[in-house]
Amino acid sequence: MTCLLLALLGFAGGVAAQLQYTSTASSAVAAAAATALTLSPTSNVLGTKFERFVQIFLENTDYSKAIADPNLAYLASKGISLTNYFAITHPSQPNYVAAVGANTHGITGDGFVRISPGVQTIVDLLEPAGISWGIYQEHSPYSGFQGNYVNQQTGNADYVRKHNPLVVYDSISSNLNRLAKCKNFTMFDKDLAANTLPQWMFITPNMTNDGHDTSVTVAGQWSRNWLTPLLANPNFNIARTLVILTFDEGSTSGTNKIYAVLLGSAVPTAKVGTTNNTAYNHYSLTKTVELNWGLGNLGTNDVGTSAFF
Ligand SMILES: *[C@@H]1O[C@H](CO)[C@@H](O)[C@H](O)[C@H]1NC(C)=O
Ligand SMILES: *[C@@H]1O[C@H](CO)[C@@H](O)[C@H](O)[C@H]1NC(C)=O
Ligand SMILES: *[C@H]1O[C@@H](CO)[C@H](O)[C@@H](O)[C@@H]1NC(C)=O
Repeated sequence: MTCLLLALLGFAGGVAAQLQYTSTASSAVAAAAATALTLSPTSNVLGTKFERFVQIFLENTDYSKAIADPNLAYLASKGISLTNYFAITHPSQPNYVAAVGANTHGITGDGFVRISPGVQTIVDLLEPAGISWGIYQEHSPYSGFQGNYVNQQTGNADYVRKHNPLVVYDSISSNLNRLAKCKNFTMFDKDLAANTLPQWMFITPNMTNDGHDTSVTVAGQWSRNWLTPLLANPNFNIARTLVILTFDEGSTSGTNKIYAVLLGSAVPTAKVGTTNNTAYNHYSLTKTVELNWGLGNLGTNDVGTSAFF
């Protein structure tokens, strides 16, 4: 049964190769959702600066435009604004891939690609250290889903594989226990309520809320509305939580400088509302985690970049 389902999923992935937004058929989704494994392991491994790391990616906006949005400016005032942060490249997919693997692995487009099983991600450093991890992708129809999914009422693009940082890596997509930690927002709400959120998280709002098919105004409103209650919730904002809210990339005509703000209880009170002009990029995401928990490195662009702390 599992093999059959996997074969079906593999086929759905192949279809996505031709058309970026080809959505997996809802019948196939319903069948697979019924048996999909979902896991929420927890841990409390002490770090030097934080015990929880949360990354949230919005879409396609230059720094100047994002910082001018009232809600994103408000959030910047609640943390440390990183004023010299650059995305890696264009378009979206290689930026997401780089955020977890410190390398674009030669990916230059948004189409269906797979990264060979021997290539490591931050997950390969977190797991041996016993640090729990999970990704939450809004409107992915079930844990470990590998296709694209449209809104079943409107047909509009909702969840897209190219904005999922991990599923592109075969080291994740060929491992059922790892796929079981690639979850959706329903599971986020459950994990939050049950106090079973992991120590390392990557969050992708859907194509409306991340601004991709809307605007920075929508992305800013979503960010403030979503984060405000969470920052007041001890199941999310545990004693030393570091949240980074950023964008995958800037507009193609700009310098690729993007908005990035550090929030959460790990931000020292004295630094709330300040800016930090150190040069950072998406490789800094892995670097920061590696230094915090003494994980070593992936031996690629994470080695030479700067950590947030
Ligand atoms: C989210 O994933 C869970 C676990 O696979 C699934 O039961 C649930 O139906 C999904 N939620 C939505 C809204 O698709
Ligand atoms: C994205 O999610 C929001 C709820 O968070 C929902 O209102 C909206 O319809 C979703 N977008 C699509 C395209 O389904
Ligand atoms: C950002 O600035 C650099 C250089 O002054 C410091 O080394 C970092 O510690 C600082 N980062 C934070 C989070 O304050």
